[in-house]
Amino acid sequence: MQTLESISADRINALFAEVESFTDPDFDGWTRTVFSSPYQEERHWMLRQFKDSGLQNVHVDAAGNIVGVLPGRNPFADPIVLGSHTDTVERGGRFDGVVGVLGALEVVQRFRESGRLLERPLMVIDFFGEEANPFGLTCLGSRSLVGHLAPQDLERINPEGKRLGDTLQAFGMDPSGILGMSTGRPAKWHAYLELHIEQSDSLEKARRDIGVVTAVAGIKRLLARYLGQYDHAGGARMRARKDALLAAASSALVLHEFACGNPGYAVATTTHIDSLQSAQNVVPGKAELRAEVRSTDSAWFTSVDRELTQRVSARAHEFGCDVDLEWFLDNEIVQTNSTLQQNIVDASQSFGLSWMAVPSGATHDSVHISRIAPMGMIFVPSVGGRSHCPEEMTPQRDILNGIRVLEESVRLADKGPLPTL
Ligand code: HGY
Ligand code: MN
Ligand code: MN
Repeated sequence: MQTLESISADRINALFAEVESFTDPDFDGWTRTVFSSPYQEERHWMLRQFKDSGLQNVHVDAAGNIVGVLPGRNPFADPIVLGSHTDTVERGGRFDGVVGVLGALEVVQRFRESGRLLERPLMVIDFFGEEANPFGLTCLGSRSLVGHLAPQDLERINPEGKRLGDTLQAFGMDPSGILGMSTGRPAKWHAYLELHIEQSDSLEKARRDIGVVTAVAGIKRLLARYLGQYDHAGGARMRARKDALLAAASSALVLHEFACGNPGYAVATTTHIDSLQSAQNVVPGKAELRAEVRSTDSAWFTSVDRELTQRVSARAHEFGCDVDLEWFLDNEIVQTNSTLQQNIVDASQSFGLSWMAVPSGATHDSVHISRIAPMGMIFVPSVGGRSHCPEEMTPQRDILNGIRVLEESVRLADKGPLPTL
């Protein structure tokens, strides 16, 4: 006799096996980057899954999000919304985002099959383009949905010189629609819950089943441009050089050491250093560095750009170079809703699952959604804390734990009032 758990396990297994087939074969791991054909094909498949799961009014909204609704007893009540994303980074994993979307569909199925009707509509969203992309703008669909996308964002140019607005159009979307979504009256939701893998190692190290997310880290991104002096690589005296690439390399160490020195949660990652030249016999006179810093420590996060600008500039001057630093705020630090946190704790305990409070170093669509609804996040463990790589792994048992906690957290949120933002 099949139990509800074994039915869920079989269904989730089958769906994961199918979604994994949508990837760019030129890369190891899983690659379904925004605007790619594997992502486009996966979205057509996901639309069918939304319909097959019994959701109604399944559609792609103007911001490219895939949306469906399970009606509740009161069609006029503000909905409870579950969501995540199914695009990946290049050479990414199988679980980042996918656990939240497939988990939400499974919760819908479990409510339908058990005949337990909620008071409120239950909405599921697969958000468009959550991952960082060459236009430097994450969370395209959720950002637009809450009014965080501005007309000038469509003018962003990627390294190949293409405009974001044109790229959206080429992907089959209407740029004015995505903007319209952004300028229209934001939706009003009762609560938003997202199930996600932890993408770090706190749960595994503490041997806990469930992470109750307390806050999502803020992100600031940096583009630093260095000016030194072009010289002959053979003739220029070492001490007389103004090597822009060396200055950029020293900045990577400054960023690393500054983040390591913070007692709270803070990280810094230099992702690109480029001499902008092809010659191999010329001392680089120019260089560019791209990096990002993240923290849930508001004092550190507020001052980090000023602090690092001073330290990076001082170090670059030691190499005789000037540097111009341009900082971009990707998202502020966002706290989760305390009542939803408590619901997740109560749900975990009701199943005898261990839990702990954890910050999220990764950003999520939930950061933007927190602008229009009380937001909660449920983490399940990442093996070795690894993510954004082919080794990303979360055992099925943990995914099913997360789904049960998500389902129960929805039921608890449906019953009670929630404090406003
Ligand atoms: O960058 C992030 O933290 C997320 O995975 N997009
Ligand atoms: Mn994610
Ligand atoms: Mn990710």
